[in-house]
Amino acid sequence: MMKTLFAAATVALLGAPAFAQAPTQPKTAPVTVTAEKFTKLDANADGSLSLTEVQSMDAKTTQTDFDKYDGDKNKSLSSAEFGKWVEAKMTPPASAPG
Ligand SMILES: [Ca+2]
Ligand SMILES: [Ca+2]
Repeated sequence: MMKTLFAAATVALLGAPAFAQAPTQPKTAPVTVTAEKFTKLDANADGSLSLTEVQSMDAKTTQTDFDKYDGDKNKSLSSAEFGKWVEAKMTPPASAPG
């Protein structure tokens, strides 16, 4: 009786690793979407976005807005700076009027 139970337990243990090796896929990060957008907006393909290029996405963008995200003040947004921009635009304001 006990021998049978032991055998069954051994089989269960040997079978376990097959289930433990299921690969875990990381969730797709929104970073990819940002990179695609960046490339599309970069009209002159110089690897950075000017105010005019950003305005082609969001016409309401002002120089002041732009400067806020232009961390190194080189009058253009790098992909990292643009990433922050997109993050801010995609996050709804805490207190939306209306
Ligand atoms: Ca550009
Ligand atoms: Ca910059």
